[in-house]
Amino acid sequence: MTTEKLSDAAVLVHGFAVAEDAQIKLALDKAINTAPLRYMDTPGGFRMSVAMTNCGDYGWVSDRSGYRYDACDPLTGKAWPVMPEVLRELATSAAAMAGFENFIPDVCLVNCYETGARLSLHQDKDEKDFSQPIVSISLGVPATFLFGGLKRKERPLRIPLYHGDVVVWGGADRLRYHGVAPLKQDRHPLFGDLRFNLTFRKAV
Ligand code: MD6
Ligand code: FE
Repeated sequence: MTTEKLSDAAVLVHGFAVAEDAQIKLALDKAINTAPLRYMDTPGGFRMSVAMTNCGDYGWVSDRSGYRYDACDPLTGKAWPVMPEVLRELATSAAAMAGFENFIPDVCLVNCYETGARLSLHQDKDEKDFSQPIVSISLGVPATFLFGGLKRKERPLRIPLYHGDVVVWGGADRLRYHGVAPLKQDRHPLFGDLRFNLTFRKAV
């Protein structure tokens, strides 16, 4: 397991979650059964190409009225599924490796990419406390992560993320623009032609 420093307060730990991948897959399947993956609409009226759902006390939601964290799944009207312990523990230990002790996420946003799906450059700024880091776990088909600067116009670094890779970022990097390039057709033994990305936040 090698650790790569992406910048001052962003760390990539290669393969950090590989050993737990089967357990993670089971936990994800169960969560998705309760809160199905769905394509959300942006406030600007576009449908996202990445399918999303959440688990935890809150979930990130986008629709025509904006972005928000909500304790209820608008699709089912019910609370989001509980965050599986295996996921919460991975997020807490990954954060600690990067120097963020006692990170207790209340949201796990689940992103599911099919071939061609992409995520345009954005900042994660819907959370209350930017001193809290974000932990990101990549699973399945590899993707190119676009890691930009604090201004949208800065040209992003292109960072390949493979199955089991974990990125932790916070501090001075917390509000960097970032995105994901269109997913290339590929196949993974556990996840088929899909890429999953889980981002853990302390949102509220
Ligand atoms: C993705 N990730 O990798 C999308 N955001 O599919 C994110 O948008 C993200 O990886 C904040 C922090 C880490 C991330
Ligand atoms: Fe993000």
